[in-house]
Amino acid sequence: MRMGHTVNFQDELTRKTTEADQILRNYLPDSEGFPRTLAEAMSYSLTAGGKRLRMLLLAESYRAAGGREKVYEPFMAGIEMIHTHSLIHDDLPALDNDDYRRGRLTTHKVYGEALGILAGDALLNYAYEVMLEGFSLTAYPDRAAAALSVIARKTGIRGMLGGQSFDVENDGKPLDAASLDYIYRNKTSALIEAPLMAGAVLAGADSRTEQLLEQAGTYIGLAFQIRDDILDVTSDSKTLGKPVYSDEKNHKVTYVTLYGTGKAAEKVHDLTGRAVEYLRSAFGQESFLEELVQSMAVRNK
Ligand code: GRG
Repeated sequence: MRMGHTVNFQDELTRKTTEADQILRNYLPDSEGFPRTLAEAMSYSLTAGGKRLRMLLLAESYRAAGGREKVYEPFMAGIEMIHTHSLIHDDLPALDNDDYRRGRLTTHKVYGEALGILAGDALLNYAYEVMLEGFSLTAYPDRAAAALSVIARKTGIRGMLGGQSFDVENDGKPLDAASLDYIYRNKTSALIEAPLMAGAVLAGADSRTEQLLEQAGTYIGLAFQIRDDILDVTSDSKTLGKPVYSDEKNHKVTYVTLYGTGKAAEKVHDLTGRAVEYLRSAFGQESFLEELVQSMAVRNK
């Protein structure tokens, strides 16, 4: 809807999140032909909820770029499977060793460490099987191939995995601002840039639009991660659905430990404003998308 504000943003958000949940369920594997326990472990965390932010960004970007086919649906499911894989692995004993996520015991706590590793791997792999199904839902397979390439690149060694790897390597060590920036841009922003860019690419957007969305995604991701750092020291585990003071437990340098919560909150506000400007340059005014991004700056979970 193109007007000053989405009529009721919260209602729209609830409706779109419910739709995203349904799309995700449509693309869960049926448990034929592979071990039932693996099927259960894959869907356990995936169906536990979560904000579905990356799915919504992909759908909104596709729509705003003029896309009208159903091809975005398997890509929405795929990006959420990759995101959930990263959370399952992030919670493993070798990484953050956390017991709760999305308000439930973590996957490895319920199914054991080996199944936690395998369910994460399975979701990452299955995400690509699902996205490849998108090729039969579009008259533009070249666009689907380009979107797949964006997602593979942004979640890989020069994106999310690179950032996470540098983060883990530097656990407990002092970090300067530039290193922290590298970690946040890759570990978190890359998986926000990916759905914004892939959605637009699927709809046939030009490379200028893609670049504007990449920049918007970088800022949204940085703001998102700094808000995460703030919530880690100001919220409670019931609201978050995951433990608080996780960064302190893991001896992590964060934006909050470097600059304090006040400065961090200012930074979130500033980055969000910049992100919205880039979104406007890409799409003109898209009320729901802008309000979604603004709501992430003040999110409580
Ligand atoms: C392959 C061993 C191995 C690990 C990969 C890449 C990776 C592990 C982890 C990165 C995961 C991570 C915690 C990134 C930080 C971004 C972040 C704050 C994620 C939480 O996302 P939300 O708040 O979660 O959107 P919900 O539950 O709402 O979907």
